[in-house]
Amino acid sequence: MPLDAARNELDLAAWWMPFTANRQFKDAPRILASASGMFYETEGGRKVMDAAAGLWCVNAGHARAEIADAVHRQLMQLDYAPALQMGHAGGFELAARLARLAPAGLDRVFFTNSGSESVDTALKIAFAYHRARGQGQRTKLIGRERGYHGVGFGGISVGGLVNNRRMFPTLPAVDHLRHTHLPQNAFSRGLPEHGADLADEVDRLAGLHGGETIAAVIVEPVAGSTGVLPPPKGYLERLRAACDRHGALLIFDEVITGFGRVGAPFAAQRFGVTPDIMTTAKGVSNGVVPMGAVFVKREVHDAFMQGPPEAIEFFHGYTYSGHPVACAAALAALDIYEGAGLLTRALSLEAAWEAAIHGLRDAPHVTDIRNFGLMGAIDLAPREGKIGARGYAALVAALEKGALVRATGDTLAFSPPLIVSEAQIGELFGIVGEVLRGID
Ligand code: PXG
Repeated sequence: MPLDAARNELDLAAWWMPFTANRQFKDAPRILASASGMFYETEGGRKVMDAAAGLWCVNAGHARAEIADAVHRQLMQLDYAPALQMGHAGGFELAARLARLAPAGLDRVFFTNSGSESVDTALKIAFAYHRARGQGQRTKLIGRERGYHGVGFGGISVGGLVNNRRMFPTLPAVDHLRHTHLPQNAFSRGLPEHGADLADEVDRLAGLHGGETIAAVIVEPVAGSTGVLPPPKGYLERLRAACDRHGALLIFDEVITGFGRVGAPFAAQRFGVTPDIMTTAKGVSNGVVPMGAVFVKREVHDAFMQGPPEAIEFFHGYTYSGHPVACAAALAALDIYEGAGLLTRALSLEAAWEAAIHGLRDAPHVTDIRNFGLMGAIDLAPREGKIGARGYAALVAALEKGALVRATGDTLAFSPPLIVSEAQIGELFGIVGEVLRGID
């Protein structure tokens, strides 16, 4: 039955939608009805290019029959199995396969159901690791301004987006590095030149709090939600060195950058910088069944494996950790990613992507453009006194012209499925150009 605004108000009212202007949306709802490959179809029958890979997650494109078949088979064979004191083959197979794909040394995997859970899991592992090694005084966490690490209490505490933090209490012992979004880096192609020295902020905070009190530093290797901020050249290397100087664990939040988004299985590999813990979700299952995975260095894992062998080593986990259906979806997604070379495909498209997005430099309203891998963002000047209004107008106009883009405030973000063709990249930024020329 088609939805429209005139129907019984309960039809739309009951769903309190996430990160959405609910009243505005329900006045003029945008309903997606189906999806295949690079495209959605709206309820009105309009074909719309998915320029956001769902929400940075549908890396192999929509409606992959191999995944659907694997999920169906799994549902009929073992639909659910607890992972507490019991196991099932899919969980072990997936963990081993992920460990082989991961940066060297990060070969222990803890399953969650989302990025937020992966982040909170990683932070708890960091605290418990130090305690297990007799360094229980390491209770401080360092995040970064403009970081997004999900919506759990740990994640919003280390996150650096004020709207996600200001309404809620946060963990007490958290400080933040400065962000790397410097004005002199505007319109950088790929990694910006300026700002590697901002990694030395770790030393400043260590001086302030005592380096021996820091448990972990967490950053996105390329910040995603905040509007695609690639790290300045050399920044991540310096961050790694600073963490080593102070004995703090380095956590990369690869919820967006994992599974091919930046041209390697993980950003850690693209940058040649290895964290101690890596959080993932989204693309691990092509976004079709909720799943997350936290990758942990073997030394960190092994620090837990002490004491009597009958004792539970880590008091943490979820009803759906390693859900058999999610594991089946993830294994099928990995088959596609590896079979079609999707984990490195972004690298071969990067030059075309960069040229296309930077081709909009002189379009109306544009104040900055950034890109890396198959991630990109365009900042628009806000309308006088109405922050976010122009970004929203662009989202609506793009949808009308046939592209679903992500708008956060006045920043448009782009992250198509990794199957995107060069022609589709051209088409997408053609639409975006028309949109920018058409809105006030
Ligand atoms: N870490 C990072 C780096 C993320 O991007 C999360 C953690 C949390 O994942 P879950 O699965 O709990 O949502 C994310 C999520 C956007 C947008 O508009 C991005 C995310 C979520 C919602 C919106 O860019 N990323």
